[in-house]
Amino acid sequence: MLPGAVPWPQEYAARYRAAGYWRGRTLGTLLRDAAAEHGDRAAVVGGEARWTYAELDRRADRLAAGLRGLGIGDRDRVVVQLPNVPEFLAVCFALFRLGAIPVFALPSHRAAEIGYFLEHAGAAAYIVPDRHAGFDHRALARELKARRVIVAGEAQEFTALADLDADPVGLPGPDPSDVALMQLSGGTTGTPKLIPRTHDDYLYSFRASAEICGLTPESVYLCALPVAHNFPMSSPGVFGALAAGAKVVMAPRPGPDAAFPLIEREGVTITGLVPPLALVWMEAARAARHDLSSLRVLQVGGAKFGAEAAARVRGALGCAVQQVFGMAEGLVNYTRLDDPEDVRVGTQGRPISPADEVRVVDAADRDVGPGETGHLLTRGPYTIRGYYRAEAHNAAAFTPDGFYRTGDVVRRTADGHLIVEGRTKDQINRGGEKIAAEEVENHLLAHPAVHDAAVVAVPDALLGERTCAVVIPRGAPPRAPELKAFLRGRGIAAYKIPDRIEFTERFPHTGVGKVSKRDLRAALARGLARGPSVPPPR
Ligand code: OOB
Repeated sequence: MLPGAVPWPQEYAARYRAAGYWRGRTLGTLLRDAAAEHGDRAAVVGGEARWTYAELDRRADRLAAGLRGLGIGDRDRVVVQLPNVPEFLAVCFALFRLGAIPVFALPSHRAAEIGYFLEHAGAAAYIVPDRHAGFDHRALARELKARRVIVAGEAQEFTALADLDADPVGLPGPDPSDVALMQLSGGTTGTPKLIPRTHDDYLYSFRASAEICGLTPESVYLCALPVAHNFPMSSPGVFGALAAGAKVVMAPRPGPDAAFPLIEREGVTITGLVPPLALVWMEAARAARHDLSSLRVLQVGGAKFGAEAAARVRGALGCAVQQVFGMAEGLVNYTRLDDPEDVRVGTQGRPISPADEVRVVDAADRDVGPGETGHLLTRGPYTIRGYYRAEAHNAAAFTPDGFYRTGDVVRRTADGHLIVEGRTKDQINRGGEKIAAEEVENHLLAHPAVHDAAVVAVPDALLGERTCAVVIPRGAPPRAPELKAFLRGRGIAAYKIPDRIEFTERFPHTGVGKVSKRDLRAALARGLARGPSVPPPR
């Protein structure tokens, strides 16, 4: 196992192997097998590219040889920040075959996040697009002085991905029980956590997901959300689609303008969205000029999808809704396509695996009764036992017997379906995008006119939640736009910039003297109803 990653205890690993969940295969061989079986069929479509399984397989081999020529090899971490392009898949499989470990950043991440990933992962290389959504990623690579920058597109002084093309070489391939990739945690602390997923566990999670979602070689999966996120990557996502011999269609943007024409042209059968996007799609479908009749399943997850909205999916888009409640740390729950309507609409589903252990507990870790609300703890064949290089944090984030504390508050129905009721983690879920309050607070505290800061969620009709930063100024309050500009200048992703900034003289406190975010949220809600509770900044 990669040093810094936490393995499953021997007895659990043996059990998961004996049950056939872990099959001793690697992600690199998955594509090899799929190419042997479906060689001439389309594997991925995106932009002008349309690659068969054989073509994707060949490209991955040639790219692996090219990367090896650069000195990238077994267990090297590589920060991959690519948008939804076919090259993303070639890069992934090339790295998997080398035993190198992609660390998946989102296209929206900026200097603060990427700098941290490069440093914390000890990255050997950084793979970026030239420009994406108006942003020059080469300039960011330059600013960060990243080692070995590889650019998909116009490389300037860096190495072009297209030039990393060499005759395939024999590679020993990694151990299936070793780390295959790293996902990012939504985060609850000042620094994001890296989630090491092994070949064995990740393969199992998306193979089983593909089965639950009924994927076949006839299926067409539209990747609308950023492919680097765990949901479109593996629930069942692009990897599950490839494991099933299906076709992956890469959408450059998730909105109806980009997605609807692709659904019609490619005959898309299934896609996954976050709730706000699902609402936008449903609205746009009323006036759609495109034929969406190929769509069979709309998965919705990443944040709670309300029952009222879920019930409207069939009428609006002519397909079934599937709720997905998952986390990059592992556990994924799905409503099954043959579940009764009340389950599909009113719950967030049940776990993938019979081996997923789910506990709903009170504040003292005692199991609550059936139907009662409590904290969700989980352990299983694809849920990590620890974050990468985070010993102190792991001691709090996992129970001594290895259950992951999800930070989610849930209720379990008599037949085992989970309903998400809230959360205890100090995180804002902004339409599926996760923001660790402490991370933004730390950036705010760096401003000379900020004495203290607390970042909380405020309800929002479209996004579910938005962020509000409440600031105790030092002297005259700074102007909100100036604080936002300051945060941007710190190099944090745009989605983490608070939507709203309020000023106050003191925070409500809990009995033990910590800032009471619950009271703060309540105060903001009262303030919202009555107008601003504190004078606006001068
Ligand atoms: C997915 O993964 P992450 O790591 O970005 O975020 C996980 C957290 C969960 O702990 C929960 O707080 C929230 O996102 N969440 C939901 C939800 N799905 C995720 N809350 C309520 N209802 C849902 N359906 O978000 C993710 C990973 C794989 C598949 C789907 C989503």
